[in-house]
Amino acid sequence: MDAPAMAIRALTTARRANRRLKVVLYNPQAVFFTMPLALLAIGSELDPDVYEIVTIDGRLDPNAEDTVRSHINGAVCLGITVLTGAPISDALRISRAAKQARPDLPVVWGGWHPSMFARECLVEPSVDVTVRGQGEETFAEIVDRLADGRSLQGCAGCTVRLADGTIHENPARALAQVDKFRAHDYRLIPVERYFELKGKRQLDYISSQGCNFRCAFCSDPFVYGRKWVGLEPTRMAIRLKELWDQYHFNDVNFQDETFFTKRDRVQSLADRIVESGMKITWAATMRADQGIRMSDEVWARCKQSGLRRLLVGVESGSNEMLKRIRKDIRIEQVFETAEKMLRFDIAGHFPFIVGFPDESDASIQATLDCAKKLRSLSPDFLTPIYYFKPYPGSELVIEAVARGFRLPETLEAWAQFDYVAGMPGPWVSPEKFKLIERFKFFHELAWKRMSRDKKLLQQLARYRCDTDNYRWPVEMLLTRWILPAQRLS
Ligand code: B12
Ligand code: SF4
Repeated sequence: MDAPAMAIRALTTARRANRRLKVVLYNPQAVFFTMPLALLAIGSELDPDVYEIVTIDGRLDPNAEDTVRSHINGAVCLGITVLTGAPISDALRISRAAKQARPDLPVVWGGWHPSMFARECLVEPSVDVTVRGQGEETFAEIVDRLADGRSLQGCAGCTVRLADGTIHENPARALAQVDKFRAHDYRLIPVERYFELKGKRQLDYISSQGCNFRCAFCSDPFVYGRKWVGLEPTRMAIRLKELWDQYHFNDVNFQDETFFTKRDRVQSLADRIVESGMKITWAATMRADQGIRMSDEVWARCKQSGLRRLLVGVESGSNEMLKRIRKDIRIEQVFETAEKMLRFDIAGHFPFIVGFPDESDASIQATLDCAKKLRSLSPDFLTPIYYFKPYPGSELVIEAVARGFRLPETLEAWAQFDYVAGMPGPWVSPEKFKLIERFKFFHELAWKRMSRDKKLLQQLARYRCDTDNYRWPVEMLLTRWILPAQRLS
């Protein structure tokens, strides 16, 4: 895309007046208040002496459209981070409003959805550029080129609509070591607002990108090509300490795909957190096979440094299914890791997926049984069960499409493709869906921490789970009637 003359004139004026050039970044509405780390990553990489970054978050700003409009005059571009599902419709709303207000404004989409559908997103006239995968270097180059009025042809990592309307895909950009990037500048976002909305002083932090594994239901292998890059632990600890001094958080939520990819890195970080005297707890993701390979010494050090909760993806209770989805773990490893977590008093989230294409009833039952067993080990172990939705870019989707499954074809349809709404895909029969929903309800009721006056209800739920009897779910209907289930996005 060639930056139109008007935009260049506005930028030249800003430069002549020795003003920094504005770059506007937007995070669409979504569930939960995780800090917009993608915007922090790409915004922090721009030279602060040259660019002024304005970040706007649809979750914080009820008038986001107006706010975006008020900032785009003279801006180099508008960058939006886009996840598959509901966030797409908000990204479309903002892109269209911005384009309407300033038709020459370059609109750049990046993040997980454009990484998989770089060309398809450009069918939308209000989107000019899409970025695939890691965004720091690509976005910095895009912004520099736009600011100089240069073409984006040849800018690795992005796909662009050229002035003649044709779509041009530049070559991919190699995954860079994250250590070469500038530290994330949290002053770009209103950190205190996120603490407030989360109801806790919890900092979100990303210490690595990508993943070496090959799970057939996950888009990571497609987007990052089974590569992983992570921050060096000393630098990370120093940065966390600076942030701790600045923001006084008491918990860190590491948002990495696989935080425990390198044991030495984690051990070294834990050592440095302990030495630094920071009084924090932290949570992260771990694979079951990583948990069993980690020595007790490292487990103990992690606990000492504040490790409070691990998210360990189990996905299925059937070893046969785990093999099919290439999770490359075995159920026995999950229980071994869970046993270590119990020993070191670490809480756990163990998510499962049911309803893989052609999944047998026996396989679903194995998952429910496994969730039951894990949940009963500790009130601090949660075992959420999700329905398989064909994640774009994953191997299972390629297989399903080859067998006739049709993925959404427009951005509007992708926006409806809501992973979180809790509805099963076509591979779960209505009877099975009913059973699973009842199981989920009673299973949660049976083990969650409850006040004494509800103990009888809990005993009844445990009896139902022990005997797998979910008929006449009066308790469930009454509860849902009193407290309707919340739609998540
Ligand atoms: C935080 C998070 C969320 C938050 C998002 C909060 C927000 N900011 O709006 C919440 C809780 C809402 C969420 C929800 C879900 N999530 Co989520 N989430 C994550 C998580 C753990 C971290 C995201 C993050 O901040 N990463 C750190 C940043 C630095 O990395 P990044 O986002 O990839 O950004 C880089 C590039 O993508 C690119 N980039 C990104 N945006 C932009 C924008 C521009 C302009 C440019 C140039 C570049 C660029 O540059 C960045 C730096 O390199 C990721 C896993 C991960 N580690 O990324 C999963 C992940 C994104 N989520 C995923 C899923 C499946 C879900 C859920 C379905 C989970 C569920 N079962 O409920 C829902 C559905 C989302 C929806 N439809 O509403 C998938 C992918 C989904 C997809 N295809 O979009 C991921 C990859 C996890 C996984 N492996 O399965 N999630
Ligand atoms: S599910 Fe987790 S371990 Fe598997 S490929 Fe995705 S990020 Fe990696």
